[in-house]
Amino acid sequence: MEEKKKYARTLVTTALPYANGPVHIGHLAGVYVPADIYVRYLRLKGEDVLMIGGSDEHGVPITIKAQKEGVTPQDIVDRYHNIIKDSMAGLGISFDIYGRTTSQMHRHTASDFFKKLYDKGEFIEKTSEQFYDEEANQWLADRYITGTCPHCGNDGAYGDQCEACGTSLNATDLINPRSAITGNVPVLKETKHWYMPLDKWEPRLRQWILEGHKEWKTNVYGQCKSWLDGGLQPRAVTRDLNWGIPVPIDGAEGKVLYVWFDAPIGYISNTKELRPDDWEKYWKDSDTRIIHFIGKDNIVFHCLIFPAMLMAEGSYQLPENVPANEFLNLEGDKISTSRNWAVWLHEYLQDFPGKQDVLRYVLTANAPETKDNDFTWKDFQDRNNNELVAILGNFVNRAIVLTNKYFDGVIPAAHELNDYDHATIEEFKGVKDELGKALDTFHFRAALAEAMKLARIGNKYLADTEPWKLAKTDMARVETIMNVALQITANLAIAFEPFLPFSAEKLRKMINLDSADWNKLGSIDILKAGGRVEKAELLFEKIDDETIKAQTDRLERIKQENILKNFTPKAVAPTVTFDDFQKLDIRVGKVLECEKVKKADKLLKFTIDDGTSKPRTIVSGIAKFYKPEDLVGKQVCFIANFPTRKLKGVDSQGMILSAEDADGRLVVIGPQGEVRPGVQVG
Ligand code: B3M
Ligand code: ZN
Repeated sequence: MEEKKKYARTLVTTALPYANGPVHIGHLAGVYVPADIYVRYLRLKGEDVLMIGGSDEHGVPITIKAQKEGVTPQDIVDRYHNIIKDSMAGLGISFDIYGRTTSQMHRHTASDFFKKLYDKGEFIEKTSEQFYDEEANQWLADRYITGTCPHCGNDGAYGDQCEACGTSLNATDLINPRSAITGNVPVLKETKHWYMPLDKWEPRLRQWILEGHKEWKTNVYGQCKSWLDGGLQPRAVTRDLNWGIPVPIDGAEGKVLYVWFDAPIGYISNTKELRPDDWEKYWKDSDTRIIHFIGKDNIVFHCLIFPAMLMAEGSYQLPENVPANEFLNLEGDKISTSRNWAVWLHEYLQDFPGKQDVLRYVLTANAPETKDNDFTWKDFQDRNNNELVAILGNFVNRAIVLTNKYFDGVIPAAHELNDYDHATIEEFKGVKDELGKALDTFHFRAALAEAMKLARIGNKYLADTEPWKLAKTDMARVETIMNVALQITANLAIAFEPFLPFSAEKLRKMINLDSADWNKLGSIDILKAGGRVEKAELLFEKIDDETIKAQTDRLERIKQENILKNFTPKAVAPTVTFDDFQKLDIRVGKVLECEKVKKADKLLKFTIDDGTSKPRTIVSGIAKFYKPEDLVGKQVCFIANFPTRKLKGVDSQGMILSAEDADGRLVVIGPQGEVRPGVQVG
């Protein structure tokens, strides 16, 4: 095997979430939880590591949100930066700094970076035609233009993408383009921009990734390869926008840096902010290892564009690895901020106080490491109840309760170990290597399973040795068993610290273990005989069905709201003549009686005064939407000249008119004022 390069320090960066909304479980599973596990692991090993995060506060998503709410972009980023920062801290994501791209430090750093590339002649200048809204006096970013998709005919396609058919578009491809600001037809105007000639860097990028980093995750390597094989084109790194970092050269008034140019530089400026005196060694020394944690939609920016920027600048190290994850879905559907289809972190923390580790556990156990995965509340409940409570929590609780019961909380000494003890210890001796190997290679699910294996070993050990049965006859043996069980408990406190930091800390306190030392993992000599354990406290509690139902009900409500919000009327049916219309005899009737039809949960039977001496019976499929008694006395419209049909044994003489709402709800149609029963509608 190739010998591993030794690094003096590690710089971990995590994608900077746009400060136009809170973060959700997709962000967490994809980026922040794995990054935090990794960083905590390195810290446990005593390594020099920095975890850099922050908000991405520029770009069109922010200005659109501000415009929608009628506030300034600054208001938006101030609001969400704080929500995101607090909620991440609430989940124990242990950033060394959580900065923001509206800081002065960032503004200067990004501006200087651009200027340096400009001075070195690394950009090409190009003039092109872009849409402009003459009434709003504003250039239109792609997202500000809507129109008809040339591929599928969707009327609401955006200038960069049609969300109906998924095709990426150029704004100029749209049929009937409109400004999203005024609704006006935009005009094409010439504008100058600066481009990174990515084609120039293609050979080096190819060499660096395709030859030099075959060890990258296959999803990442594969995406890079397909971009590189497709050929890289120059990319504009400036925009006509009034929100962002001004382009720092003459003749660029009103233009700002493209958000994807400034955002990755945010990693650098946040490092500077954190370590003003020695930040450079984290970015420029060749014995630093830089790791970018991101989601799969950010791969091209972190593996190709940002590295090309760094190559052009010349003094920075390239990332050593970019362990990008796939996406996490929610209950079978893609997570979506605009559709509110998400579990928001700040809401989770409110709804599940003290249960940070449960979410961390579930998101890691089910992490979308190699393919998209699904988060379901049922799985959340099952993993909590059947794994955290039943395995980890149960073992720890038993070990500590029994120590209190038999030894008054004093850790007993181990005497002679028998074969079974040896076999058990043998089983978990390798945990440090296995866990380390998995974490070193970003296999967080496997690593968590390895840590969980340790808890299973402990559980089995107590179940098999049954110290509670020996307590009357062989106390010396009980002492040995409980010593081994407590050593396993101490191992768990170390092994789970990166994954479940809140519970690991609680556990350390219970067994009076001052600090978690990775090097002791696998040892059965962590706790000294004669030391004490505290009273047992539950690490995890069962989550009941009601709690889960409250969450699934919320999602169900959101689904219904979305259906209503996204309603578009059906295409109008082919034209009819007045004669066609007149063939239908629509009348008004008054409901005399209304009752459920037996053995038919959808049907209501109406007795209607239709103006004749003989009441008319009509059966209608609206039982799910009305209580029969609420309709008595109401006037309704019905078709009088339908042939009589038998429905569930009842002769139905006509049809009651109703409108079907977007969610399938039926609403009965009647006149707005009282009329004589039997009059015609026309
Ligand atoms: N803000 C996109 C995103 O949130 C972008 C990431 C920037 S990382 C430098 O997915
Ligand atoms: Zn389309």
